[in-house]
Amino acid sequence: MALVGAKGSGKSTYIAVLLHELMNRVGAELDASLTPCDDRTIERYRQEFARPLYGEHRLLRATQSAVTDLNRDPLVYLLTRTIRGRLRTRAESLTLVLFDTAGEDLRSRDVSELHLRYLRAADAIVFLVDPLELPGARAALNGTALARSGGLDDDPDSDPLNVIARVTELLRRTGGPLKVPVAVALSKIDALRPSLARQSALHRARRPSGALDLDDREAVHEQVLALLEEWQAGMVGRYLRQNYTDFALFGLSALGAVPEAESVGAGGVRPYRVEDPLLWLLYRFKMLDGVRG
Ligand SMILES: Nc1nc2c(ncn2[C@@H]2O[C@H](COP(=O)(O)OP(=O)(O)OP(=O)(O)O)[C@@H](O)[C@H]2O)c(=O)[nH]1
Ligand SMILES: [Mg+2]
Repeated sequence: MALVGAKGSGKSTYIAVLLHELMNRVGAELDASLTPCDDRTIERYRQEFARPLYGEHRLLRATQSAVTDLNRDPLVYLLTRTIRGRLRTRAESLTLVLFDTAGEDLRSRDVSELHLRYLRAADAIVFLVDPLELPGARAALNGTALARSGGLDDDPDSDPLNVIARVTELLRRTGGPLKVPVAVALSKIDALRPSLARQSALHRARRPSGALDLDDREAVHEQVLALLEEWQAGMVGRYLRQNYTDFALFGLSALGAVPEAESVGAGGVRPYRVEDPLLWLLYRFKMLDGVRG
């Protein structure tokens, strides 16, 4: 699973929180275990992700460019689910290889060979889009969220559509839409929730059922499409439809609230729907059932 997003879009925070959720709440819901595949993964997760965010309640530092930091191995885990069928119970595993790119490494036209190899090998791609960097979404922000938005305004390379388009062109080898499943998630949705209609799918929590709720999935997808349209970013949806046979839209928040200065908000880390893209992918890979109603 490759994770792609502009600088500051929330990739590292997302990885930290997603893994934490898989080890705890979501892992229990799915009857799944998450085992690190090597010692470096254990060490890196602890040092660079878990300790600052959960231990010290500090925001993560910007990821170092692969140009200066050569020890940027991906985190590798085996996610194993026990699947109870009518006739027999079986275990299915998925290797989760999470490569935390530095936002700036995806900007240059000559994305390093390493990134390219990793992107091409991925069975799924997750794009994180920071809605606070979409000019059309600013009207919906207030207070701290507004103050934290627009940091990259002068930088066309951080435009979410540019990032998605650049990676898409790198992946394309022949004409026609790409077949790799793509999840596109609006990160930091916490900052926008006050302005979303109360009946919005992005106001309710996902019901933990150990399956993918297909009605909920469609409702969130449609809601995100509508939001992009409302923020004059409808082109993102149209671009994805033209270039990928299989894409899904998400809204999530790793932290659950707008952070204060350099630290996690007073309520701690309260993730919202961080697992949704992974649940959809597990469903796509036939490791999770889909249910209606
Ligand atoms: N409101 C809100 N802000 C968030 C959330 N997650 C991250 N942020 C903010 O976004 C900043 C950047 O997050 P990172 O996870 O470091 O972003 P990144 O994509 O890894 O950035 P680079 O490593 O520089 O490419 C954080 O310092 C927070 O201020 C979230 O769930 N909600
Ligand atoms: Mg980072």
